[in-house]
Amino acid sequence: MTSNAVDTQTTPAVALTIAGSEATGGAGAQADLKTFQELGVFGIVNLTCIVSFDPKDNWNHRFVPVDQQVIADQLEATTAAYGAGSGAPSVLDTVKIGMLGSPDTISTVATALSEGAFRNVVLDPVLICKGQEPGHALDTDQALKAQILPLATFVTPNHFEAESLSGLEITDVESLTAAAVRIHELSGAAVLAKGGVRLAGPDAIDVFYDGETLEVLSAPKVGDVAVSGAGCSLAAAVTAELAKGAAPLEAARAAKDFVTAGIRNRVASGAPFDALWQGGPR
Ligand code: PXL
Repeated sequence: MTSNAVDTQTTPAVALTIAGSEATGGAGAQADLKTFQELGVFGIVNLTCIVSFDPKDNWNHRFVPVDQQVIADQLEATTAAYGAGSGAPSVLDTVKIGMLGSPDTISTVATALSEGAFRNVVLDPVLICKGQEPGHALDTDQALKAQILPLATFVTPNHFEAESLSGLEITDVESLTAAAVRIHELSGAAVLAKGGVRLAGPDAIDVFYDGETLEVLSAPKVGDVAVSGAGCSLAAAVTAELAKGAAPLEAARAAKDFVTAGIRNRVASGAPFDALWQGGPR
């Protein structure tokens, strides 16, 4: 111990992300952890898979799942340290679910979620991974809808995921709203359905619906190309705000501002897409 050591404790809000690693640092667990830190939340990662883009194959995803026992071990360690009954001063009651990637991982995580006492379960329903077998992806999509969606308290589908979850075609704010309402009916969760750059017009539109309040969140588009990590960071910012005690609509508004600033300050690389910078609001 050095002489200036102090024995005070800090009790920040705590949040867990159950997510995959994306090796270039733009998306996945890396984006989640950086977002948590920027928003003043002690972040924990339980890793489900490792994604490495393949620059020799059009930057498609190379996907390696983490062994099921290792996923269960991470969940056990995290719960023992910070879960309800752990004695931790800051109890972990908020979790974000990112890429799970296989039906086996979905079952492992669904079991842990139904045993854990999470107040907030934020689901970023990552449905498709470029380079995966279509049949494999379909199994994964169905397992996610059947096992994880009913446990979610907040869902953040992008355009494609909102169409897939709702079964509706989304072409404008009205159909995005209808999809948000439908996904709420299916899940009981608060929904933030993202139009992003996919809807025509000058603004990036997201629709929030929680069964009572419907709000269209809008910000001027920053370019017309999707930025890597925007979806992960939006859901992670919602998670961080909920962990700090915000209400769902407040969390959605703060997350939208966070992501808009991160896209304005995006990071270029040798990859054919830019990455969101979580330090954008600074
Ligand atoms: O943006 C979705 C996403 C989530 N998680 C991981 C990813 C990606 C997209 O690349 O690789 C691990």
